[in-house]
Amino acid sequence: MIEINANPFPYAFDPAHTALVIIDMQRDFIEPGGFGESLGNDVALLAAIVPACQAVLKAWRDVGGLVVHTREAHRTDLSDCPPAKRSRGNPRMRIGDHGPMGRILVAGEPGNQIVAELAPWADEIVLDKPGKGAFYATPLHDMLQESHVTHLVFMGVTTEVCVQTSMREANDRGYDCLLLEDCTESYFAQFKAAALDMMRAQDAIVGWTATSGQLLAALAARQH
Ligand code: TIU
Repeated sequence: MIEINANPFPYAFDPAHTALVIIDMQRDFIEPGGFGESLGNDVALLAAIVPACQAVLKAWRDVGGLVVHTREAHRTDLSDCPPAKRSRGNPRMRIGDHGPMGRILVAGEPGNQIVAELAPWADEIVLDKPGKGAFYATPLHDMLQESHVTHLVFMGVTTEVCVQTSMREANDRGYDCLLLEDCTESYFAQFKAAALDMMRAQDAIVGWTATSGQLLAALAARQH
């Protein structure tokens, strides 16, 4: 077992029963010309966490842990995109429209690819999800159960949308969840801060948070 002095109290996990879940680190949210920018957001904020995510991914691969990458992605015919999602608000471009990185939020398009620095390895799970949560309309829970996973370490974007939704879905399914504070980001600083507070309030009602440095130090100590 590894124990991290997490917030609001220590988080203990066995890497053999823990998956690293990387939420939606795709070009659509992190580079100009994708879904995030179409909603009016400054995407540069999100790109800043890539190096920290990269360091954790490397260390996790070194210990042989299970890795899950998710992408918010719709089928080319948009049959899995509810009209309410596509028609919401007044974005510059809608899901399925043609943008500089291909069709917005559509599977297989250049914008839908995970950023090069975090590119999945062939043996890692890559999961396309039509919703904000990673468990809605996906086989993720069954996959994790088959691998005897009980704990999830989360990274990715955005904190209060797809990360928080996924972590809440995971918590309700019985997983103990840790979110790495410096490996997640929002387009809105106050929403990130509030989401972290909400998740760990009331004795970790949704889960724990810690820094990537804490996780890296714990993993390194285990190897010696
Ligand atoms: N808009 C926003 O903050 N996020 C999303 O639409 N999707 C994810 O968080 N992945």
